[in-house]
Amino acid sequence: MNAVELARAIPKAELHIHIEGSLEPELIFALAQRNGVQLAYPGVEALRAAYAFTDLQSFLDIYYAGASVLLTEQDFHDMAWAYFQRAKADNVIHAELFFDPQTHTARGVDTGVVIRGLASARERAQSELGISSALILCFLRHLSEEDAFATLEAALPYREHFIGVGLDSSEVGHPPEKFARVFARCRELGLHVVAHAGEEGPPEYMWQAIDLLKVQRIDHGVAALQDPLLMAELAHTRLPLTVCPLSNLKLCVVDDLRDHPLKKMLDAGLCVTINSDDPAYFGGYMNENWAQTVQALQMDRDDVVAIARNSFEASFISDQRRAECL
Ligand code: ES4
Ligand code: ZN
Repeated sequence: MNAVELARAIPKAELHIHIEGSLEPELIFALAQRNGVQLAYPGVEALRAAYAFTDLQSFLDIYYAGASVLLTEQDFHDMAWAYFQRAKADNVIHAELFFDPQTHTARGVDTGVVIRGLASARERAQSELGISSALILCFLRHLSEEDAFATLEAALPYREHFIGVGLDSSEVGHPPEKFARVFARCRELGLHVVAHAGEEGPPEYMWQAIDLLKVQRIDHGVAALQDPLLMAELAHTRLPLTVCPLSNLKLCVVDDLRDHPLKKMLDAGLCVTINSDDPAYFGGYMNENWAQTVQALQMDRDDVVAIARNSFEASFISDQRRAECL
């Protein structure tokens, strides 16, 4: 078995997937029809043709439009169930799913509808597919910290359904420090904390995520390579980075997968993982990310094993489940 074949076959954990980013155009149109929602695109092909992104914001505009078809518990269940079936095909055995309550509450969809729909799909994935999973609630960083506090408050009745919080959406201009107080509150509540940083933003935002938000993982973090001190810190602490190569390519963070910094980060001793981010929008689920990255960076089987082990090391699973997975 060569490295690419091993990358596809090896059991792995996915730690950076926005569940709303797994919504395929076909399902968007099916849900639009079911719910009587009008879309700005005439059909699946026209929508897919619009997936030519120049940066993060150009993607987010379409991503939020796509999510507008989600209204009922069944919609959230159907979306997540479709993801879990894809994950199964890629030998994902554990998944930690981001969801964006504010994208839905802004349209009048109750937080409980979102969480119950996702929770029932998780249970089904465990029983029918043997995939363990967890939910991580993300705050939209282009909105205020006050909004984030209100979002947390609305989700607390469903506390047992999510294990942590994250920070996503437009990065530049919305540094982690903006959310220092709400993250402190989340830590007090015993929630795990992660944040997107160093995707389009500078290494400084990664330092803020570490020092001010006290994150347990950084999502993306590809800017680390610009800062030797930060690289040394990440190598020393093994603070994991959930890297998303096809996302970085599609959002023009890198011009060519062969220029992606993942291999350099791995060789520097960082705990890097490979993830799909928004697979319906970026051209591939887990195995497409793994296979294309291994190919482009000419990684070997030892690299593949190291990255798969990192995915479990970086996960929030119990020590017992981790021992089963490793
Ligand atoms: C996202 Cl790629 C990316 N970056 C930041 N926020 C996001 N939300 C969904 N995908
Ligand atoms: Zn992301």
